Amino acid sequence: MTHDAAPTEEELDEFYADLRWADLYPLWTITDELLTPTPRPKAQPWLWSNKALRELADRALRLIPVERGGERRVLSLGNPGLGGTPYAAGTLWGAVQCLRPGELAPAHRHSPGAIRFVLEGDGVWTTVNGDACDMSAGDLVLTPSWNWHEHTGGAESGMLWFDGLDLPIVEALDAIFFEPYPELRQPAPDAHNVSLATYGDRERFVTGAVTDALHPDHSPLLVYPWTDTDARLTQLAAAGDEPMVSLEYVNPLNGASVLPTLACAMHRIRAAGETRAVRRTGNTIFVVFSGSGASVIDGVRFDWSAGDIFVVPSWSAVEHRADDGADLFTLSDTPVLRALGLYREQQSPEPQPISGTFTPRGV
Ligand code: GTQ
Ligand code: FE2
Repeated sequence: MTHDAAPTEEELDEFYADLRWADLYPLWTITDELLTPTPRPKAQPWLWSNKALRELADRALRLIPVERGGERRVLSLGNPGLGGTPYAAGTLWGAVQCLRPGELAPAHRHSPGAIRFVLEGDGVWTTVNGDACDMSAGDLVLTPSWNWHEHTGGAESGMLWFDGLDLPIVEALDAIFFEPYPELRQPAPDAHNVSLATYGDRERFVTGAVTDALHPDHSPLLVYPWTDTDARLTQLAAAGDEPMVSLEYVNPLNGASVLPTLACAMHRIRAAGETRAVRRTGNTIFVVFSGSGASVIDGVRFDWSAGDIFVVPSWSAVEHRADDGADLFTLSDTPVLRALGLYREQQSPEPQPISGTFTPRGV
């Protein structure tokens, strides 16, 4: 093929206008923003402080009832990099939800899968396809894709928990379905914690080389009580002297991630422990369960303490330091990346130079 003589500016202008008109885009003008050398997530490293979350959750408790129509008293974490979208990161929904004693968040189901990590309180149970899963602080509860679920408030204390969903992933795949249950609640179950009674004596953690293996079936175990998680972390920490020990909550039948799309893990950082900087593909939400410390994310220091929630976007370098020891819960989309051959990680032997400190929004 030969090229014609150099085109005139007029010819080119007309050509580009006609392309737009015909709904065609010339790759040569947009390739640099599409095929970046490394991931460039729109979501920014960000932190929501416990103080702001608590204060606004308290106001929601006073001002907003939970019933059909409103359904769930949920405050979603909206990453400012996402331009008004209510997502914590491009692939992850993160939120805090609160319920007063005796309240009910009515039954429904949806194709996005969800996990709950309890921050405070007890007495609430989430009924998942007929199994009433009791919740207290530090417990992980699963409400997998298309399982009916409702939250029932306990008799005494209110409760605050973290919700994580794969909603943005399911939305990107154009596969959102939602259905309200015909009644406010599912039939009252005869017993609570059936999945725990059935699978509770099986191995339900993976430690060491975490694989975030994906299986299309979700875990049949729907609740991972804190007492077991804590005992396992204590055992791991006693067995070595690494700055941080980690476990992944897994499907007790096959060691796969709790949901096909989502991996959950708990990390215990020793007093004065400092981890190496690492970047990974995939987004991660960190929920500070206890303790205090700081994480450096792409050179910015994020100070944190119990109840804070922060986001480490894909391929951002991150390292953690604890003051007197800390427990961090994480939610990530790693199983999807691994299943698709997109998972990468890069360790850095050097601590990151710190260029600034993040100031969380207050109220
Ligand atoms: O508790 O069922 O944060 O359906 C978002 C969607 C929680 C829930 C969220 C939900 C729920
Ligand atoms: Fe739901």
